[in-house]
Amino acid sequence: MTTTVHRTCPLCEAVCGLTLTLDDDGRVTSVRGDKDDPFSRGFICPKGASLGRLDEDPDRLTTPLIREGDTWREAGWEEAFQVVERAFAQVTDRQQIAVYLGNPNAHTMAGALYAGPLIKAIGTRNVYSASTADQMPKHVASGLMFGDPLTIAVPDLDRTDYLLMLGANPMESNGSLCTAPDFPGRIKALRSRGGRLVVVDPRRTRTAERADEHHFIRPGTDAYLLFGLVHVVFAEGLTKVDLDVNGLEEVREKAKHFPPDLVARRTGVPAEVIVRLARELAAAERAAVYARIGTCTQEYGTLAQWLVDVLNVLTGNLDRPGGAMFPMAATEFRPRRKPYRTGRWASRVRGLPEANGELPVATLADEIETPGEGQVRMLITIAGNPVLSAPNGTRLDRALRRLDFMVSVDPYLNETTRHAHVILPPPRVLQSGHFDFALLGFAVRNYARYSRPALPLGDRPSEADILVRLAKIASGLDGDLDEFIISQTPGAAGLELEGETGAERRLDMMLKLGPYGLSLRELLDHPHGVDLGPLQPRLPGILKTESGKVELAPPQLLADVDRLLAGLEEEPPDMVLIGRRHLRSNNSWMHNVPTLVGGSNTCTLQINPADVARLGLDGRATVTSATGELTVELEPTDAIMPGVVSLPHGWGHAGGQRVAAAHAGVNANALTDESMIDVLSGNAVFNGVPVRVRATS
Ligand SMILES: Nc1nc2c(c(=O)[nH]1)N[C@H]1C(S)=C(S)[C@@H](COP(=O)(O)OP(=O)(O)OC[C@H]3O[C@@H](n4cnc5c(=O)[nH]c(N)nc54)[C@H](O)[C@@H]3O)O[C@H]1N2
Ligand SMILES: Nc1nc2c(c(=O)[nH]1)N[C@H]1C(S)=C(S)[C@@H](COP(=O)(O)OP(=O)(O)OC[C@H]3O[C@@H](n4cnc5c(=O)[nH]c(N)nc54)[C@H](O)[C@@H]3O)O[C@H]1N2
Ligand code: SF4
Ligand SMILES: [Mo]
Repeated sequence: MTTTVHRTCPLCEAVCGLTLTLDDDGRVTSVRGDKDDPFSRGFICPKGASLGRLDEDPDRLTTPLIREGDTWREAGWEEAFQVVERAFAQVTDRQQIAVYLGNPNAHTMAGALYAGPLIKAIGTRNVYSASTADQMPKHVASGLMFGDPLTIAVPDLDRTDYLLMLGANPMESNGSLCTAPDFPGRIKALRSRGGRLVVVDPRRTRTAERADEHHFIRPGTDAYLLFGLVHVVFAEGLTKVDLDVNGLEEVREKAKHFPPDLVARRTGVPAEVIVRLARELAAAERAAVYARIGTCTQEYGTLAQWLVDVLNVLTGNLDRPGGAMFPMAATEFRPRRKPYRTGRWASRVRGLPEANGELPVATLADEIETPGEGQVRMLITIAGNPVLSAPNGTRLDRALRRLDFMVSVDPYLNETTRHAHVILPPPRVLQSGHFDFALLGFAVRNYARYSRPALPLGDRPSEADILVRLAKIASGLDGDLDEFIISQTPGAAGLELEGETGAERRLDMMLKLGPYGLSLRELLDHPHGVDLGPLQPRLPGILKTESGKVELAPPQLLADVDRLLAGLEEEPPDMVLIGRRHLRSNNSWMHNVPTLVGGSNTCTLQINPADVARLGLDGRATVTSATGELTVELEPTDAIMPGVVSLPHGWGHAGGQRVAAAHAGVNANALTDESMIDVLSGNAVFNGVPVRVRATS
């Protein structure tokens, strides 16, 4: 007997629908794309196809682990929580407790619904996440321009005629801050309807190969290129602003400093290309500029994100079908708050400003290592592996050893969790419910889908149960957290809520209060998902700025332009490091699945053959940065521009996962520098890190 279940793939931002068959023992016997899902229409990638293998990985922990010295032992849940409770009791100052939230929190219901309450229960400002190694610049730019850091414009991929894409490689990543299952198919459709795709990337990626046009850009210089485009749009009188905006003149003034010839020298993109792209963008019937991680994790990340939407506004493409639009998720809840600002508090050691209630992960090691009042002595990691994902992971690796106590909510013993005193493993994916609270807010089509757990939990807690228990330990309070939250939610009184768990009841509440008035029942009745239609114009209604207008020239951003200007005539370093992603990998945690790591080594240093010859390299090379040194296998390819080398992150495995250990690779973040950040957002800089490459002696 087999059972068929339909679920959303939880592995990346594309939220593909999957159809799985399970045998009587609950083992996955097949995974296919769900052809009845109205959004993903049967699309699946190799990671989704491996979901069964990943979920049944024998190295996944099924019971808590407690570490005593260097030895681990399995423990019961009650004992493990008691150890955590005793550790909490020792801490007198809550600022001494830090929390790090990793990427899968954007995918799990537990992360969306319980991480916030846990942080509140702890009462600490030492909150860190993968966001400051990723998209924080986008939040800050959107917060300042639109008044809400979650009001993020996405390209209207299915209707645009012209897509200018910078620093993204959706052929491998399947997209980010642009939820679009089958991104490759959508790109193909764009081109077959006569649309144009232009890719800007220091590498000729698989996405670039499918584009009409690709341009190399010197890493870290996208803000210059974008200002160059803005310059041309103004200079040639091409602006088509049909929104009510503030700050147009200020932007025009600043843009005067970035003429194409100067910008060309700094970016490596020829001046005539800059002029032509600006004209094409302005002339296209429906165009969008989309920029992703390559343009966030760099020195001028927030300025680059800002200029993307400045261009969308100037060319008349913001909030317009086929342009860059604001999705409307079924659980959208955007209460009016105080105007968005950053820097409401600062980090203790480096004085770095808070953004979105978080401090930069680039300063977590400082906070652990530096003595004084408020020094971090205890760390809770949830779904994160910062030893492999944070800048200067080697230093963080050392710092974690010095903590008094660390607890990790994670299915694996890995490079980060090996420093924990207690590991609390969440259940299998198939034992968990799934709803994309975060990602559906960035979808290129409005859509909703809920998947109930496909397998019973047995006697282990759900991830929600684990986080709720931690919150109770931290607050000392008992009682039903979900019911409390429901009772505090405006408009919820009197709603008849349905659901088998507190999480389901809260989902039901959010759907009922949401813009479509959906319900849990309706989603359960539509196991393949519900199509809520194409994106609709939403301005000015969703703006939360004090003026009620789009702020094109927020003072913080204008001030940071001076930093950009100061670097305009800077000479680039001889060699810089950037990252990259591979289709069969996902950050640090999917290298334990044999079907995903088979084949040739992908943890290689891509380098242009001209640099190989110039530096006299062969086979392997030694790469040195301000923070570390690695010896790595070379992959000479003319797909990367001269003067740039690329190494993927998430490798450098150190035990715990047996398959991954046999394909260890090296940790790219041994080379990245925690002192380099995007000033406005505190985001880590992974692209454009100066390095020296020499023959391995
Ligand atoms: N050099 C360089 N560094 C980078 C990047 C880069 O491009 N270059 N990219 C950055 C980006 S974009 C990101 S998002 C970060 C990612 O940074 P992190 O989030 O710190 O790292 P991940 O590798 O995603 O680790 C996820 C962890 O969650 C665990 N996990 C998996 N599923 C679950 C679950 O359901 N529940 C729980 N509790 N745990 C789970 C895994 O075992 C793993 O330990 O890395 C950043 N680091
Ligand atoms: N298969 C797979 N899918 C993933 C992930 C994964 O690890 N593997 N990770 C997920 C996560 S957490 C995220 S955040 C997303 C990220 O999704 P994407 O943003 O699409 O990430 P990448 O594929 O790393 O593409 C970034 C591109 O930026 C380029 N780049 C580097 N520096 C610069 C620069 O200075 N300027 C410009 N213009 N380009 C630059 C790189 O060469 C690379 O091609 O992917 C998600 N999906
Ligand atoms: S593209 Fe992403 S969501 Fe779709 S199957 Fe692959 S990993 Fe899963
Ligand atoms: Mo990410």
